[in-house]
Amino acid sequence: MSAVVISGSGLWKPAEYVTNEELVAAYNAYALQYNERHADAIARGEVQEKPQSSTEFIEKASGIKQRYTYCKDGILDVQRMRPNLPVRADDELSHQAEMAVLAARQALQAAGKTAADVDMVVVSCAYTQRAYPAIAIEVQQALGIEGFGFDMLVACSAATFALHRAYDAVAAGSSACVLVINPELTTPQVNFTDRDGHFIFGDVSTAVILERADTCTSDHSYEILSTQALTQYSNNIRSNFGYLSYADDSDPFAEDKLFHQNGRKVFKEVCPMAAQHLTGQVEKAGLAVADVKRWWLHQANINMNELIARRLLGRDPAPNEAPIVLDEYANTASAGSIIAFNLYHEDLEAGDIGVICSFGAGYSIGSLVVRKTAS
Ligand code: CO8
Repeated sequence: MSAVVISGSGLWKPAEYVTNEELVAAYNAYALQYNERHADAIARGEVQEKPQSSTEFIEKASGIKQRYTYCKDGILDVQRMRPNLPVRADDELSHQAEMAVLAARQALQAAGKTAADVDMVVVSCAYTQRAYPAIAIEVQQALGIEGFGFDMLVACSAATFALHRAYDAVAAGSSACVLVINPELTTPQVNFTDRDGHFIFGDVSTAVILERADTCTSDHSYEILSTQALTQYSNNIRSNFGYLSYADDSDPFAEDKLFHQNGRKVFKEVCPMAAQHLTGQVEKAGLAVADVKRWWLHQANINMNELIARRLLGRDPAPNEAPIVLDEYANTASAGSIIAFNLYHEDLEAGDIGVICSFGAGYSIGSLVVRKTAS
């Protein structure tokens, strides 16, 4: 069996972004208006007053300074507090497919591949904008790829879990070259009227090409040494959005249908799980933590990443040993570790070991140990 390599990646970010200052100003104005509108009910104890948000809290608690937005229009509008996305006709490229295609083209170019080389397309992310036809099949057609495509939803672990499936397909010989794309259009699921969560997410799209080592011509490729996944059921990160709302007469846009979480619990429970998983994963590959040159970790929260890195290494990570992209990108669901990989891999030398790892809703953790190959 030929080795399986990651031979290219792509990162597309929207032109528009929202700073913490803009976000907090809009939320605080909304909260004041809401409290005025509900003053009597708040006084009677029937409605909870909306507290003010703060840029200082957001940056300290999360490391986030801004987030890219596929559609900024509407998010800062106190009368709307959600993106104002235009509907596209069925015969137009959908929003999410457009994001996917833009990242996919970059990944193909980085890998030195064309659409004709790819035989499997996986679109994997936290949400797809519709149930069917699959976004992956739409992307397949837009790029002119033969073969097959399908969608996967695994929240923040969607990218790593899809890379696992791609690795399995190439290793088994059922596919020769796989395109994995993560068009994370998260902002339509953010409750911008909730101060606990209004700052967390941003939109971005990432893509990765996997192929057999013997077909790879890329200058920067990474042999996949091992893959490992873990899931453990938890209600601490949840979105109840789904097609049953039509039948159960619930409000399809109610707060529980949007992203919500018990962030404190997530922090406490996921950090030790992730550190333990990563140590085991590296050992499974016959290596020690000290052998790993770069950790491309999921990007949910800077304090989480620093704690996991310290638990793993027994010290603070050196600059760029576990790169952080949260300040610019915020939490981009499954794309976070792939953004870190895309931006921080070319300086590695042949033989250097790296680990890509996601953790998030489910709970789910997915990781890949990779070794840079000689070009
Ligand atoms: N401004 C000011 N104060 C605030 C704000 C704010 N914006 N938000 C909360 N506070 C207050 C709280 O109300 C609380 O006040 P009090 O002490 O009076 O109760 C105080 O600040 C401290 O709050 P927390 O304890 O909640 O603060 P933390 O330090 O824990 O930080 C975080 C909150 C940042 C949420 C942190 O807990 C965290 O990051 N946890 C990990 C969460 C995580 O990683 N979740 C993963 C989610 S992503 C995922 O899995 C994929 C989902 C799919 C994508 C969805 C797309 C939409």
